[in-house]
Amino acid sequence: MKHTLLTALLLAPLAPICAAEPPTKKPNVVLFLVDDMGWMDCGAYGSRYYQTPHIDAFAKQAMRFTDAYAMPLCSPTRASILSGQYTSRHGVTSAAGHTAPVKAALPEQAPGNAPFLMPESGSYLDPAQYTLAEALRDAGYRTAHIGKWHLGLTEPHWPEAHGFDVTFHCHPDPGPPGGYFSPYGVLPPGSARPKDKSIKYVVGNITDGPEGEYIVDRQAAEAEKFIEHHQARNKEQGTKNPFFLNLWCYGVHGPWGHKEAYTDEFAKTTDPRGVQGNPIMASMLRSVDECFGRILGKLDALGLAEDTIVIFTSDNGGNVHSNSGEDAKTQKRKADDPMLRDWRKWAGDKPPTSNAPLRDGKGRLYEGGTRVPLMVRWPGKIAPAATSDAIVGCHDFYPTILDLAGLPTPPQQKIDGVSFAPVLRGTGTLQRDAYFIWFPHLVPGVSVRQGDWKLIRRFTERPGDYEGVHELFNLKDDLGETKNLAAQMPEKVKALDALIDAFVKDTGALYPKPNPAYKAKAAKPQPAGAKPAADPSAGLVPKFCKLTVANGVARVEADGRTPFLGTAQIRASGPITLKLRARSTTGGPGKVQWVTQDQTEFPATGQTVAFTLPAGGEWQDITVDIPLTGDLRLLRLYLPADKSPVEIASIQSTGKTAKPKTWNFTSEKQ
Ligand SMILES: [Ca+2]
Repeated sequence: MKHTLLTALLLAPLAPICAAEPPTKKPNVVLFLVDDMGWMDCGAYGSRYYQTPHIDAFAKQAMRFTDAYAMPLCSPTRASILSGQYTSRHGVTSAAGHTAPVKAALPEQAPGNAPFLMPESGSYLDPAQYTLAEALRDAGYRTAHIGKWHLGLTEPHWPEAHGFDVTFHCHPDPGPPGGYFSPYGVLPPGSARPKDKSIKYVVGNITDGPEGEYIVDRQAAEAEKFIEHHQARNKEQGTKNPFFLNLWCYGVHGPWGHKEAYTDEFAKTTDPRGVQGNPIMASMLRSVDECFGRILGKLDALGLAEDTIVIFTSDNGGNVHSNSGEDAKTQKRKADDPMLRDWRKWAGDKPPTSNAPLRDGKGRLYEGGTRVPLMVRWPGKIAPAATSDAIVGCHDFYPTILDLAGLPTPPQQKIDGVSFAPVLRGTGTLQRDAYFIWFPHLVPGVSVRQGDWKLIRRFTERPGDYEGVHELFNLKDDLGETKNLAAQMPEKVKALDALIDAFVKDTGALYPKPNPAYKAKAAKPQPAGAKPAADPSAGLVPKFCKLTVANGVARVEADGRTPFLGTAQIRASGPITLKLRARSTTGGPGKVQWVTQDQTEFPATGQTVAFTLPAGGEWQDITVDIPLTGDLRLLRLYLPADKSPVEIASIQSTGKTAKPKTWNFTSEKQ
């Protein structure tokens, strides 16, 4: 010891940099996070439609995880990566990172029609968190964040405030800076909001590239530049400092800008599996693959591959909702919306991707929403072409990266994640009993995975979306979550439910509470032996909503998407008049859309008559004249139930060449 110290002191005046060098060289870290890439969205995971040669080649050099998880949406995953915490602890539970700063909270009151007080998501990563980037920077790393952030709209919550030395980002940023192609039109930080409202107000340090530059290519260029500059800096200063490159790719999120030359190629191919086939998504994934390939190429060119841990993953499951014929947001778009027109041209009414064999997708607790690709490479340290079924997730990266780098877990940060470094090194197994996903939004609930078992617990019944409040699946036998075993295995449900209770308590989850102001409309008790009355809502099919009839009203409660009531029971071959008696506290726009016998599907645009339901909660009589030509097949009544339920007293359809049809919910005594 003495000798070493003496030597160091003697050498110090000659080579001061050496004395400051860390005792062992730390590995560089590249975290490449794709936005909305599903579990089956690359060749390495089984896609036969998408072409991802760089990702697939990387899989042969990396350990590939089959059972890795993210949260169902963007911001929660990102906050968990940087904090090492479950979402119920850090509070960013929904994709709110582009909205005005608010803390997570359980509201004290809610309107009388809401059965629960539901938690509201925080919209930024708390500056008090000691992030992964800060931990690495404080250990001598040079840190860079390139791309989508989605963890705070305003400057105090930007990446610079969370430990990143070099940055490339803009806000608000649920997707790329306005669009995928330059000019991006990002204003410098501090710019005032333009008076001309047609100019978008996106601020940050993303600068325009050459006209038509694709933002994912630009991210690759910025990453290459960072790595080159870092190397040059080390050379200049005689240091060997490591770097942390946090590249959060803009692809493959909306608004789905794509290179048409690629799209055109994929439009001519089909999926031998017969499940994927959206050429826009294929084009975007190729661009993501190229971006990833460029970064790997730069590591090779600079001789850094051996010294660099590269992590490839996604922030949530594949999107299987947007732009499909039934998508709520799509229904709100104007028919001449350029994005939608482009989508219909290339992809028809297909959603972005298919996660089959997994169930559902982004925004849902099913595997399709949460299971993501994850591969980790470190030549010589992690076995190549290896596969692991360890149950790992986004909040594990923090302790795992520190563990691999030989750094201590920071005492000032509460970390829920578990290091899976032993799995990567092949020296041990993961020390984890159960894995949880807390998601009180959209179709809300909480899930636990323990071994092959998965339990989803809902907060309330929603028959249109799921069965009961517990869904129990054995993922080994039933990866597609098709058989709910909750009713036949109550003991298993009880055991997993207890784990959820402990998780809720431990992480301080803001658990929904019954709304004291809720005015339940209980159905009148029937005398014993009475014949049940015929269902007055027969022939009305609720979609994206719950339809209940009680006390002389039909009540429509939306599930977060745009709800409608569909019917095939109106017989008409010419113009009809629809009379609707309805009420709602918040009101809003509604519409009627139809399809005739000679049409195979609802038209993407047109054949729509809009109406407005006034706010205020009073009964309103609304008349909608429908210029039907031909024989009616199906009719949809869209209702403004997204903010509060809509109650309906009656719906009546009449017309010269129509058979009158009435749904009257008030015929019973009130
Ligand atoms: Ca996402």
